[in-house]
Amino acid sequence: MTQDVSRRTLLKGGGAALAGLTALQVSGPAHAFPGHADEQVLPWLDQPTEPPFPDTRFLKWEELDSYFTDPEKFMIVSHYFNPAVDATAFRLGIGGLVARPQSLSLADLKARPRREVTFTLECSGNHGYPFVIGAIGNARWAGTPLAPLLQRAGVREQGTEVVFWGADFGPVTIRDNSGVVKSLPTDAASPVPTDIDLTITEQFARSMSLEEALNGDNLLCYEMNGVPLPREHGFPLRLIAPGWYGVANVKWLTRIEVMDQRYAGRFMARDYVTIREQTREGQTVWTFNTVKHARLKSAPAKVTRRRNRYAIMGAAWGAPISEVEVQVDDGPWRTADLDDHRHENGGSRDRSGFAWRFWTLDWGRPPAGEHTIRSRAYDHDGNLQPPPDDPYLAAKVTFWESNGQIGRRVAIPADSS
Ligand SMILES: Nc1nc2c(c(=O)[nH]1)N[C@H]1C(S)=C(S)[C@@H](COP(=O)(O)O)O[C@H]1N2
Ligand SMILES: [Mo]
Repeated sequence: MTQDVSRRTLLKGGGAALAGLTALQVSGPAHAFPGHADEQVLPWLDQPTEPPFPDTRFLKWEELDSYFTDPEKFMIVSHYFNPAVDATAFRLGIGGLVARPQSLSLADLKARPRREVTFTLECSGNHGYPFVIGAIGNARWAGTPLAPLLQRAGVREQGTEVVFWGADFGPVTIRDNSGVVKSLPTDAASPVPTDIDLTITEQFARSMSLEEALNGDNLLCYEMNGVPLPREHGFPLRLIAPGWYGVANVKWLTRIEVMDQRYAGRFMARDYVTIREQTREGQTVWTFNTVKHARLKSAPAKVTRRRNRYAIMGAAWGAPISEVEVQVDDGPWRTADLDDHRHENGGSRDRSGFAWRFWTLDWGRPPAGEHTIRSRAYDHDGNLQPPPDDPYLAAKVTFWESNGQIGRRVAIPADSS
């Protein structure tokens, strides 16, 4: 695949070298967040403008002070509205190509085996526009595994696709022929019909292949950071698909349906579709992919000052992170200290790669003036977060899946150098 080829050319060092670095980093600071009481956070010079979407909330990176994001500060991305689902009347239906259709109450789901996962949810639109840079949050999600419920329902042999429906819906224009109609000459022999447009009311829905749905990581979740899911995050039940971009994690989940063909709803086949202009044997082709798994990424979160010493802190996510490097202006790439987050995960390090890792670089006493700070992450397989001129990224014409390296600008005051 093109993606793999372009990434392979970016590989840095061998696996052994990276493993060595990881071992050294364990001796770094165990916990860089929250910062010290006498620490000052410098404002970024490149503050994004307010998002033009209603009911949307984004993380403010410079306010990042805990590994788990407070549900009150967690990003909110809701495409239609935040429905009020009555928990007592709530039923999760499992139907379609199954032998034994199911109808489960919230109590039924809570009586099933409980599992938790720490998973950083990122909207695939994050960093796709200059005003979208904080569409991310990390939480400990609790619920019950999806796979045993599908097995209990008995997926029929023809079943290949699993659709997850939310309780939210809205008007969706399926066909809009106004552009076509306008482009036709007004003196056309036969009048152009104008009533051929189609707008429907579509429910939010996402799908996965049966194999993907049966992945043991997927949970039907009713809790987030120890509290019942807040309404805007999907109360009373949402799918948590660790390792997938935000859009796959269907909120207000009410129905699961097994089908025998790909589901082509708005959020699979129109929105959240990555389009690339690529060249195949000298010909330009446009490729379309529905947004699926998270991608390797990192971002600077904040620059802090404590007396006259500065530090750069950030996060890395989307894959098991082995190393993060930081570059200031055109200087050398320097290795940051990785937090191991042991205490947040009951004493053991989370090796799944589903959760972000915080990192810190001691910046010492930088010269006064404006500086650009850039970070890049490596995963356990040696893949590198792509640079801005990565050909696979450059070929992308839609704003989803923008996982390229991120630069932020900051000004160091004159009194410190
Ligand atoms: N039912 C439903 N589920 C949804 C959405 C939605 O609009 N409706 N938005 C999706 C998108 S695009 C993202 S990024 C995440 C955001 O989850 P959050 O609002 O809990 O942070 O939810 C996903 N699940
Ligand atoms: Mo999203």
